Amino acid sequence: MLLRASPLSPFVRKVRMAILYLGLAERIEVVRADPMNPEDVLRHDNPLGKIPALITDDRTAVYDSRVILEYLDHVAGGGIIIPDGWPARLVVLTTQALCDGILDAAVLIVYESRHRPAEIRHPPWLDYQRGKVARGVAALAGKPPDPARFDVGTIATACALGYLDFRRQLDWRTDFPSLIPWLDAFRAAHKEFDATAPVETP
Ligand SMILES: N[C@@H](CCC(=O)N[C@@H](CS)C(=O)NCC(=O)O)C(=O)O
Repeated sequence: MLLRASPLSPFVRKVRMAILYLGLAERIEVVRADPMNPEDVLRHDNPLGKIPALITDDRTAVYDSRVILEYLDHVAGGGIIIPDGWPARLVVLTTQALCDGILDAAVLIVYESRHRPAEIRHPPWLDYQRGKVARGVAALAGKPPDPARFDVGTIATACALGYLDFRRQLDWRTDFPSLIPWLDAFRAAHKEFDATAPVETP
């Protein structure tokens, strides 16, 4: 299989963490993709032009990160990072949706400064996105998942906090200090987090 990816994407990090945990690294080649490049084959595989996109052995393109995680869980035997039973399944999927929403808003904040000239930026719209990030992290702090667990909910939580540490859209360590021991405990228990840390390459 092929994973179209970039080392800095938090959504790609979710998938890379799952690949390591599920023991699928030998079966998946990670290939660098550039969503901004119209010539990149990424747009052929995912018409939305977003990473991550997984190309299966029978050339099926699978996206987005949530669907990829579900597929990888199935490939590895099922019920490993997404519980089969309810309500546990509902809880972890909802936590993942919350963290993906934090990341969607956080990524849009980065894109505003990357793609839009300073004179046409709209601060109220940035505040609107920051509000989603802050409310989302507050919800996590109010009801954090068990950091000893490794499932799509805790994977996404760690990736969201890690991305905010990397891009600094929100100083969550000051505003929500109860999450500091949460991330420390998750890191200590799951080597997959540090193994997939964002690395800036030229
Ligand atoms: N919902 C998607 C979000 C993926 C996403 O936004 N990826 C970013 C990189 S972090 C991207 O490819 N952006 C390019 C674009 O929006 O055109 C997922 O979970 O995979």
